[in-house]
Amino acid sequence: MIKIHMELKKLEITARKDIKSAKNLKDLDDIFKKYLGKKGELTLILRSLKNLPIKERKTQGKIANQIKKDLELIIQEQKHKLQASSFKIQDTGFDITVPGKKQDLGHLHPLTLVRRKVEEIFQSMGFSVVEGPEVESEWYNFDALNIPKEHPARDLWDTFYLKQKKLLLRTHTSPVQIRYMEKNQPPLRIIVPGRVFRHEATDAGHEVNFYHIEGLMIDKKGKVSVANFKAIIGEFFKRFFEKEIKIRLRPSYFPFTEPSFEIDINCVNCLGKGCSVCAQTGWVETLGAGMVHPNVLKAVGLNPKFWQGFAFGVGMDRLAIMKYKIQDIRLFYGGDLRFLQQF
Ligand code: FA5
Repeated sequence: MIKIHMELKKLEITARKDIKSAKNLKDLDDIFKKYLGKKGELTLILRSLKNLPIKERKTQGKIANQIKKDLELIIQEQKHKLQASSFKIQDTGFDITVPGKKQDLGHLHPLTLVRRKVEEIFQSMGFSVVEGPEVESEWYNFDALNIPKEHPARDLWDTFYLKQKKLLLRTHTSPVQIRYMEKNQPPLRIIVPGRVFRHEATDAGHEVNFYHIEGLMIDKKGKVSVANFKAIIGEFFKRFFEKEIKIRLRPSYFPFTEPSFEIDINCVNCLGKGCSVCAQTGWVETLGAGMVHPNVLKAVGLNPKFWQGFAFGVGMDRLAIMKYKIQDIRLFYGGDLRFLQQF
């Protein structure tokens, strides 16, 4: 009995040493087989116990089984250690077993969400999405749009002029009407989302840099009327705000449209009852529009006797303000994550 006991102790000590010194998983597997495999040293001892008298078998069996469990456990531990270190890429010093830093998941800016929604709605009504340059010439931003030099209408837009002769930051997306009609023959339907700039004092409703969406539809004379415009813009608002929205047209003035109008929509906040957003009127001014002025058509070589159409320009920031009930336009450009993470 003493002999088996000594044998077991010796085996445990050498097995533990062997396991600790295993340098790789292959070594460890060999060690497992050497002691615990089918013909392993410990397995053979365990098998030989059946020849012992019952009392002795019980005591020695208990000890041998305990050693078996201990060895299995430390083999597992050693296996984990070796697996972890085998992942380390020594050359680069990059250790993929070190826990990583959690990355925050980003999402789209509210103005991008609005832009995509507007594009989707107009595209479904047959409009193409077109873009134009942010730095413009006086010709495209003013002259071609029926705003001659020295004309007081130029003062409607507070313009940033560049030092380079006759270049400026576009004050609206209307110049893209001209650029597009120069290269494309009617009938045409486009929308032009884009960034615009005005040298204005900022407040809750005004920014120096903001976004417009221009719309233009031209077809043969008699085919596109104010009634068509009203139907299209009404459908747009209904789909954009996902509810029935009342609109009204008021006479206005833009040099590039005749007649011109402002479009008010029923305040989305109070549904027309009157609140602080709509200055208790129930209506919010949202876009400028009109029938394209004959001089604009002439500027791109189209004969106003044969062609006719409407144009509109909507402030995208104002749409976003109404859709998401935002108090201050400047929040869009502040980069404050507490604001942006809400979308
Ligand atoms: C224009 O810029 C015309 N080009 C629109 C147009 C196009 C009329 C085609 C007719 C035909 P207006 O200056 O009103 O119009 O600007 C259009 C919209 O831009 C306004 O209704 C408003 O929603 C928004 N807007 C104007 N100024 C600012 C500003 N400083 N900050 C944010 N939004 C503004």
